[in-house]
Amino acid sequence: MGRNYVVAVAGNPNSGKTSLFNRLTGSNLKVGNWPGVTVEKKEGKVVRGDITFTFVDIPGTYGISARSEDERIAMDFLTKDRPDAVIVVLDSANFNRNFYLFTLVMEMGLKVIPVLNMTDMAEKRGITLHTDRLSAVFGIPFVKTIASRGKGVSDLWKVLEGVGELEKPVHLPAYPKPVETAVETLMNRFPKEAASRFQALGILDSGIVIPDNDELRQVVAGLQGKIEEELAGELDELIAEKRYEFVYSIAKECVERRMSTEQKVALTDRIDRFVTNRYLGGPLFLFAMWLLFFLVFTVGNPFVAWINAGFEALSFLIPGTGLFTSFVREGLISGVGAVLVFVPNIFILFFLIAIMEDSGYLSRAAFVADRFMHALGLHGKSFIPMLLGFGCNIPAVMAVRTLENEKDRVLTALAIPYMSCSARLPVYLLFVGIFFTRYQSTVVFSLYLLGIIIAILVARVLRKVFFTKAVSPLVMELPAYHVPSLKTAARSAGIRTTFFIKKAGTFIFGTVLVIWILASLPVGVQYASAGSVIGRIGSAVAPIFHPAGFDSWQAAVALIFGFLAKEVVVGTFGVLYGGQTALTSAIGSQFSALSAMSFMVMTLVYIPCVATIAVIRREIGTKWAALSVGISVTLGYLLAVLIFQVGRLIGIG
Ligand code: BGO
Repeated sequence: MGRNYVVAVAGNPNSGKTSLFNRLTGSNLKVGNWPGVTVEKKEGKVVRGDITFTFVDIPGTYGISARSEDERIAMDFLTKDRPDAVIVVLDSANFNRNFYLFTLVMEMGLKVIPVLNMTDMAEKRGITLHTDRLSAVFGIPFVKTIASRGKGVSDLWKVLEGVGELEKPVHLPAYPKPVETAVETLMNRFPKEAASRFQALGILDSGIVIPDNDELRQVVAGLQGKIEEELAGELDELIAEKRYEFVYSIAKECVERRMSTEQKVALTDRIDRFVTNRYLGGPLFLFAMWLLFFLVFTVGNPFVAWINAGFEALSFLIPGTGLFTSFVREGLISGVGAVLVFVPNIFILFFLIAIMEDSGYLSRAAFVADRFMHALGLHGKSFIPMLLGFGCNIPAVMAVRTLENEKDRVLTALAIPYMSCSARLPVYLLFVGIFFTRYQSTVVFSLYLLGIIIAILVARVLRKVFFTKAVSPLVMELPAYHVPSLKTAARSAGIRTTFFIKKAGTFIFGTVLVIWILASLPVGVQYASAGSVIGRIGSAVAPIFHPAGFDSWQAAVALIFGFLAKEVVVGTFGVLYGGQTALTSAIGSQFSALSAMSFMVMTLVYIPCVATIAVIRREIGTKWAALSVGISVTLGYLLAVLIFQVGRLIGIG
């Protein structure tokens, strides 16, 4: 025995309903009018195996109520004729608006076959609908189609052929208690008029004209009065609102919106018009850098204060005067602790650099820099390894391998050591925290900027001396911007910070230990006094730095050991002066704001660390590595002297 199913095809106008209807019915069409009106009614019969399907095209509508003719036709057919199933054609690119109609049909208590049409358009707009999630939520299959091309129609047929066994959707909007109670009352007492939740709700909110039934009218009036008493506002608005909330909650769970490639490119172009603008690009880059340091301080400093307090407390916990106590207190806590307190700032710096890199901004910075660099005879591409140098000079020097020609590689490798790596940061942080409390971020920002300027000038001069050929212009493909992943940035910052901590715990610790031993010898000498071995070494070198404004033997020792790694500069002060409070007051009395500045510039400019020099040697050769050391030490010293002397001349010192 053959089976007959009447299947209505409903959907919003322009959802592709006609296209799908035509795909299903082919040429088996019967065109007439809906009863009593001149609105066209299309029907198509299709026989598949032993099943005869009668597809009925319902007028395209956004809602279903008695308020417009098309909607009334749709409502009458669906609620009175009650087809065996309803295909609801949904425009996937406009999910929310289309899903509202789907919700109404579900509330009619009919079998529903949702068809997600226009999936090609949705994809282009970066919208993905997760059919698996939708199916799981509603307990019914969802079919994806591109009706205009007939794609997915065979999948739809598979669902249609099983329509007899198809379940009704299990998930429907919920309403406030008084409304639910009223719906239940109507459906129980008037099963003919209120045959579904949709009809009961329609009768309550006047979306459906109340049928000719006095008893029903009275009951409805009573229920409406009760609802009005308990809930504020118009009932039809409240019901519509709940339906939309339902749609939004589904969309939130099952619809993913990404920016499409076209949108991304358009947005990227728009942003780039500002970011790489000839006049705005430079200032914007400087502002971004300033903001970076502003955040490094404002977010990081409270944490630094906590860690500081922790180390101080730890120091107090270790009583006594023995050798071991001295080692733990002066060497370990004061020395290594002086470096470790800045971990929060370092983490934030790495995190923000990762964000800038991930968002695509760092490549713009190189692009903007190219114009400027080009004027100086350098390649803009060199700027990327240089910016990497902000993190650590070692991988930055390694990155010069990506540059095509020998000249760019050499010049960039020689420029990188002037970029302020994270190891210099603790030195700046220590000094600005004492002498420039009100302008911390501006001073540190200026030092970073000074580093860039020196790097470029050094490369410029070296190019003049060693290389004369013209530079090729920068041809760079700028990646599209994208929202940076906080997780990735945090992970990258975490890895780099861990490296910093490990270095403090191993290499820096080792160096600090040597300094502590030298400060404790010869036996019987007062710890860290001028008479100790380290005191004598420092005192011998210190006069050299007199013209630069810092001639304490401790500063000389810090700079000597700073050759090994820049964190050691702070570590040395920590070991020699003691815990944070003693350290702060000693630095405060031995330096002035001006000599602090010349000391920071010296620290910035003279060689970053032995490891960087070793990598320079490996990448570009011994001759260049030796030149790098020579230039940086001389330049650092001369600049420090210049700053101090000029400062004194103009009366700052
Ligand atoms: C024109 N994807 C795409 N990209 N387009 C579709 C899809 C799909 O999945 N499905 C349908 N369309 P109707 P209603 C048209 O007619 O079925 C297109 O109102 C044009 N016509 O081809 O009419 C479909 O019945 C000239 O497009 O929708 C149609 O629900 C240029 O969506 C339109 C471009 O489909 C509406 C398109 C002369």
